[in-house]
Amino acid sequence: MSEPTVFLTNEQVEFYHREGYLVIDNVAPLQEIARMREIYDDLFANRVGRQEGNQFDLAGTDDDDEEASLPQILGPSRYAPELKQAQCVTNALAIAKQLLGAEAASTGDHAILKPPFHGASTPWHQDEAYWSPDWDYNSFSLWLPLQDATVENGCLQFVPRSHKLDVLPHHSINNDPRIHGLEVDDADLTTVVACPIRAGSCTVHHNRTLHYAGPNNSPTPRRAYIMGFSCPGVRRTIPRTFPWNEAKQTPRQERAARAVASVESLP
Ligand SMILES: O=C(O)CCC(=O)C(=O)O
Repeated sequence: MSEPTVFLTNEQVEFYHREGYLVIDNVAPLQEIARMREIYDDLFANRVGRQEGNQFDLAGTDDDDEEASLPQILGPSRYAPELKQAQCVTNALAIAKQLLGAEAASTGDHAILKPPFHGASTPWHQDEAYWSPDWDYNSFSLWLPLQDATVENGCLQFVPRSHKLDVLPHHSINNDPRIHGLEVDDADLTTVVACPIRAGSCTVHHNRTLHYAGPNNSPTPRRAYIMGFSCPGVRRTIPRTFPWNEAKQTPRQERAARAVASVESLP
């Protein structure tokens, strides 16, 4: 593994803990971004992971004959292991150890594509709302666009300090439990900060930070490669429930269950 080339200043570490997000420059060399873009486009074009439920439409009902408005791949590096060798992966882990502590480790990667003029918005949400309610988390997502990210093409936007909130009530997009994506029911958006960044830079956000990305109104795809990092979770003593997840019934879950069943039926 290569050596990290990024070291956060104390001001950056303090900013993350105070505001719940952070912009970091020069995380990936531009040549590496160009190569990652090729890999990324191949993964989406070949619909890798579709049968196992790992490629789906985050913002739609995921019908086979409809073009996805917000295609997502869970775990793209298992289909393209070359991604794991990237300098930005080494840098991301070093950033995680600085922000979360020495025990921080990768929790996986995913990819969200906003097709030109067609990519839907990613609604306001907190990442923790997708997860098990049984644990307390100390984690973040590192969001790396594979081209410049602008307000026009769907850069990330954050509500500063919202990581200090509890997990707020969420619902499936359009209140349709067949849709994977979640949206917060209600949130104070008066202090929103949009974070346009250049290719090679990234943003980082805490698992409770409210965030959003607008639709892609540009003529080129908006590609984001996202890496998760966490310290070990702590089992909660005070129970809570996330009813929005209990109600889910997505085609993605059905494909995943069928894929598991077909492996289990092998002799
Ligand atoms: O890329 C996007 O549109 C949204 C990304 C996101 O929600 C995340 O990284 O947690």
